[in-house]
Amino acid sequence: MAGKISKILIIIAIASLAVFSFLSQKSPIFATCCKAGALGDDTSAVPVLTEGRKYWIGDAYYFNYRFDKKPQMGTIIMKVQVFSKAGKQESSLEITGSADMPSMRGAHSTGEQLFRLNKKGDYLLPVNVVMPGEWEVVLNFFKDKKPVYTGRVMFNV
Ligand SMILES: [Cu+2]
Repeated sequence: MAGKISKILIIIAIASLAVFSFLSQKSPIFATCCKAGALGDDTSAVPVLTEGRKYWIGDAYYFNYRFDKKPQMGTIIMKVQVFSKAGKQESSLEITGSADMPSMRGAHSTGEQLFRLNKKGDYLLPVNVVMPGEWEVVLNFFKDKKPVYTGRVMFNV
């Protein structure tokens, strides 16, 4: 009798473990607990930017971005140039970049890193590509500490 009850208890324990591990993979309620980046896993709503193209930040500024070389393993430098409406290079904004691999979210996440200004007024961010595959860099622009623009750059190595 006691043996039968403990068998049933073991079966219940195994079954609830299986249900729990299934839920923690599938259910958004469980998923919210473990997100890696500040934006979480889902960046699909963030517009994807194209290298060299001009993007407006409101109607006061515009910017473009480029890499110093074709993205490849090792350190690549991302360069952002911001201009005022009148076309004068602008360095009064702050820009952060957060790099990661979407297919393995959090595994190589850099967190939000500040772009550094060079003497010309270009914003520079080194990105350390440690693995082949698809990479994503989420860019956040701030003016007077207020967020004014978010976009993301995708590239394959
Ligand atoms: Cu990876």
